[in-house]
Amino acid sequence: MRRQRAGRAHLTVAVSLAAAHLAFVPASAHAADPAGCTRDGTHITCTNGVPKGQTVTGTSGDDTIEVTGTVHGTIDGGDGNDTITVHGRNGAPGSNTSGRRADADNGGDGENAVGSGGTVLGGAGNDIITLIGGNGGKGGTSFARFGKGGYGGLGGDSVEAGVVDGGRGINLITLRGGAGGIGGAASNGKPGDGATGGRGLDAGRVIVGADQHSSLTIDGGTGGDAAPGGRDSGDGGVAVWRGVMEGGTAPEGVSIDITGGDSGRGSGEGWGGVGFFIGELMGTPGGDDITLEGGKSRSSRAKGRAFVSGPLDTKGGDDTITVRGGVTASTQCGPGNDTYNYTEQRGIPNRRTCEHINRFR
Ligand SMILES: [Ca+2]
Ligand SMILES: [Ca+2]
Repeated sequence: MRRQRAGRAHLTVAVSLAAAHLAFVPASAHAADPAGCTRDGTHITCTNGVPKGQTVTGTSGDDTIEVTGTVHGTIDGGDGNDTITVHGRNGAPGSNTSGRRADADNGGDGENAVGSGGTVLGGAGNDIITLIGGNGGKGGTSFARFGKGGYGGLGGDSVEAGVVDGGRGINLITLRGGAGGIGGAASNGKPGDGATGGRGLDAGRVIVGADQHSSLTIDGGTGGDAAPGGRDSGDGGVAVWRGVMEGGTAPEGVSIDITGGDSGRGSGEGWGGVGFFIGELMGTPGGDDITLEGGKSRSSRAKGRAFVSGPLDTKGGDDTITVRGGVTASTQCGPGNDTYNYTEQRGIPNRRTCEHINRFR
C-alpha cells in the first residue's frame, strides 16, 4: 500500500470529513473514533476492536458503547450512566478433512476482549461494564481413513494485561472468559479434545469503584465438550490467573464474586477451573462481600480450587468472605467484625483478623 503524504492531503481529508458531518446528521462516523466505529447520538458501535493508541470517548450523557474485537486502546465512557460491552471475536471452526491419513484442523482461538495495553474507563455515573472473551472454534471433523479430529480452539480472555476502572458511582463490572471449543469427531481415528475456557483476568488491573458500593464478577470460561465419540473435554478457565483487583475507597464496601469456569462434558479429562489462582485482591475500608469458588467438573474430574495464592486483604469494615472449594492461601480479614465462611479445606486461617470462622455445606 502507498503511504499517504502529510500536509495538504491531510487537510483535504479533514475538510471533507467536516463536510460529511454537516451533510449527514446524525453522523455515522466520528472523526476521532477508530475505523469500524459508528455513532448515533449516544449509541456507539465498533466492529473492529480499538487499536493501540486510539480512544473511543463517550459523551457526557448515558452512552451505550458496543465493541466487537479486542481493545488495545482506550474506551472512556465519561460522565453519565454508561453501558460498555466488549466481545472478543470467536475463533473460526477448523476445516473438515477426508482422504488417507489426514487430520482435521483445530478450531481457532477466541480473541481477548481487552488485550495488552487496553483500558476501559467508566468515569462518573452508574456504569455497566461487560467484557467477554471470544469462544474457541469447534475442531474440524476427520472423515479420513486414519485421520484425527481437530482440537477445539481456546476460549479468549476477558482482560489480559489491561486496565478496567469503574470510576465514581455504582458500577456493575463483569469479566468472563470465552468458552473453549468443542473437539472435532473422527470417522476412524482419534476424536479431538475439547479446549480450555478463557481466563477472566490475566495480569491486568481492575478498580471496581471509588465512592459507592459497586460490584465485580469474574468468571472463567466454560471448557469445550469432548468430540462426539471422544472422551476428553476442556478444563474450565481460571477466573483470576494473576492480576490486581482493587475495591477502591467506597465507605459502603464492594461485592466481588470470582468463579472458575465449569469443564466441558466428557467421560475423561476435564477439570473445573480455579477461581482465584494468584493475584492481589484489596477490599475497601467499608464492609466488603467477597466470594471465591472453583468451577464444576462436568466430566469425571474434580471441582476447581477456589483460592490458591493471594494476597487477599479485605482491609477495614465488617467483611464477609465466602470460599466454596479448596483453599491453600491465607485470608487477611483486616480490622472490623469479619465473617469467614468455607466449605472445604481451609488452608491457613488468620484467626487474629477473621473473627467468625464458619464451616458450612
Ligand atoms: Ca457517558
Ligand atoms: Ca462510574
